Amino acid sequence: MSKARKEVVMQAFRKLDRSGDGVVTIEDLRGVYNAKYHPKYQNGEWTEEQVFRTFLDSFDSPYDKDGKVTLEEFLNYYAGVSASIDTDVYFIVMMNNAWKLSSSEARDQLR
Ligand SMILES: [Ca+2]
Repeated sequence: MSKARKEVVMQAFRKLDRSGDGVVTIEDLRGVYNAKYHPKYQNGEWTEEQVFRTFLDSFDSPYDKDGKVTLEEFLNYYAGVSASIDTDVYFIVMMNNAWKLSSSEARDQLR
């Protein structure tokens, strides 16, 4: 990934890692991510924990699904996404929309 792409991925990671310890866990997600809107939570199939865990699993390394996502795993996940996106601008807009990063952060990335 280009430097600009890595920067925006790192911003999203810092936003998710509320405890600031460099690992995203279920605890970090509480208050950032509302599990109650998930359809499987709404129909009673999953608990809140399961919604969070499934969300974390999507970023976790396939070889080490422990419910803890490191910056390296997060970057690896987005390296995969990034490969299918041609321009930095589009990637950055996509990340800003997905993670609701502030517009001033977004502008810094496009400079
Ligand atoms: Ca954390």
